[in-house]
Amino acid sequence: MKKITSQSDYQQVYNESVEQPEKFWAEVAEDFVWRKKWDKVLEWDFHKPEVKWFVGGKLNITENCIDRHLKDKANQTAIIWEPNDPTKTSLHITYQQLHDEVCKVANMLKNNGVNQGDRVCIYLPMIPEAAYAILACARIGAVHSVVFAGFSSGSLVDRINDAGCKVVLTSDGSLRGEKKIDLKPIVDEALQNCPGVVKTIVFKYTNSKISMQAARDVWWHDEIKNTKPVCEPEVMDAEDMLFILYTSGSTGKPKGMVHTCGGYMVYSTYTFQTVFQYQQGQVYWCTADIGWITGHSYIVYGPLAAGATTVMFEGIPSWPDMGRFWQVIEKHKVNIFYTAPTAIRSLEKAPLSFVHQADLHSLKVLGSVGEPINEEAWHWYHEHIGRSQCPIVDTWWQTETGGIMISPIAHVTKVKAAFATFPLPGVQPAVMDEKGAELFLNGVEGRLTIKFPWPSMARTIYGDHQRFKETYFSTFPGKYFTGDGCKRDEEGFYRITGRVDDIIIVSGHNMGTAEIESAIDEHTAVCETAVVGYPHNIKGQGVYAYVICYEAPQDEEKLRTEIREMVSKVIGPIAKPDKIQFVSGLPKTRSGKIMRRILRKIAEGEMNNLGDTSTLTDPAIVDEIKNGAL
Ligand code: 7RM
Repeated sequence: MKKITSQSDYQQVYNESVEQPEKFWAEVAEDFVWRKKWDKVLEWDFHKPEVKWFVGGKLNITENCIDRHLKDKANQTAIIWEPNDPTKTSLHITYQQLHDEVCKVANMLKNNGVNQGDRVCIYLPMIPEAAYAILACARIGAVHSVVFAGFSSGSLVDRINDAGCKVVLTSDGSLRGEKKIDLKPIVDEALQNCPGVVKTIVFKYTNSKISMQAARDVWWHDEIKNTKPVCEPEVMDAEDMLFILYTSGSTGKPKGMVHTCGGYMVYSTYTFQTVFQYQQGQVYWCTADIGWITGHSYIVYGPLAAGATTVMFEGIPSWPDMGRFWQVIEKHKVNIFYTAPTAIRSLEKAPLSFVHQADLHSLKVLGSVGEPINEEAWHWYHEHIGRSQCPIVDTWWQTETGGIMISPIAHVTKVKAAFATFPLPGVQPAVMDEKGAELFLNGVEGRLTIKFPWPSMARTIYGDHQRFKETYFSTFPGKYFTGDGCKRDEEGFYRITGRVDDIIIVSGHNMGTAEIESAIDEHTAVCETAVVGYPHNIKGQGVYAYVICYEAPQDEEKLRTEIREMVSKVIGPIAKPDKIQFVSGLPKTRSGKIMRRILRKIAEGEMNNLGDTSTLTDPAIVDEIKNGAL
């Protein structure tokens, strides 16, 4: 694989990757262990849509993430686990130990009836067992579906049933800051509505008193006791499913994005190495949760396949104090630090003394992911965390893309505050105008699409290929539509401006407004709801809900609390509305569509420039909403 060491190298490699994509990706793929080489690099048709990479190739991703490193790195740390409570000891898990633990969990799964192709739901806190579980599934060819442990039982039900999961891996509870959260009761509640689940394996972690259902529930420590630390990796087809991961849709239920073994492995590893310019021996830390794609690709698979040392942090940035991240960087001498703008914005508000108390000189590269990073946060991060010496790689990508798509290459290509800058080799963006024409020049703004396949793109939505086609390949036929708006400036730098659909990003978490609306609607007092995002200085976007009740509420504050609790129960605490305005009606067009544009403007505090309201059935409602705005 050709190393990229300068801006002009980048340009050359990029051009080659566009002129001869198959040759380019075949060269990258040569660096992995294949049990059988592919017959054909790529087959694709964006109209069907159908995409296959490394057709006929056979491999197991865990052989690439673990076994191949045992020759020379058996005793190197693969995972540094930093617990929630800083007074507890951190763990240094070597590649040999990782091998043994993953094999044991793999055998435990087999003993509990998990076969190749079965779907396994992983609902675990950020403990090493979560990484073992993911890799153990991959090792035996089972498909993992990780559900973020902050999701409620209702969200768990949808995801378990949609994927047809047979087994759930969970723990008694989790620890986050001062809070202890019992997870098992959430699983118990969910499983009342999940008839397909035959087994739950429960990791004893917090020692919470929980109940175990005979026949269905077993303890992890019992099941793992006599398992062998050896388990041959299942030989998988490059296009076999590796995992399903759910992401919010702008309408309807969450979409189970399907990723496959070969292409995902090649792309997550290649982008990890390229973007962060990881050097052997360095310590890399991505602060995401394993329940999101960032955790899958850039805590587990990418770093491990690259033979890196990856930090897994159980805690939160604000506990015991706002210096926790900086203390962890000092403690483990972190060289590469990858986090989200929402975290940066909240830490920026804390006294700088928290930053100054820690020695951050080990840092070489900083990363950002999850939402557009505003210039102010970018500069603060650059100056105070990176001592004005570390490049910031602002990495744009999605659950659907599987890996980073547009980003600077650390120490190699140029950075520009608040710009994701340039597409990585192999990525071919196209900016489209609203009529569907490609904008070829620089200095343009439009919708971001990708016009050529890349190895880790999602292959389908689990169980709903039609929806996959409609969501991503119909707006601009023949192109993958990202749902994001973007600018390409005069010099060709890309800046992602945010979602153009009804998805909002709160503290880096994607949420469909429709999902939140239907959760609010579950409250018996509520008749109808419209949810929009509004700018929030810490979370990026906040949730603003307009709620119509059957009867004017007696006690508005009480009802607000109940609605927040309802959302927390149905989706999870992250989706709780920040603002709830009670209204008597919503601005609707004659065809019954809510004019969200107006609601968005009001939520943003822009009262005077609401545009054309003449198509509304009841224009007077707009004044009422404006007057009551929060
Ligand atoms: C990795 C991840 C995807 C959406 C995406 C964008 C937004 C992510 C950036 C960004 C601007 C970035 N997957 N997004 N990264 N916007 N600059 N560097 O976040 O599926 O959860 O979200 O996030 O809108 O479409 S995700």
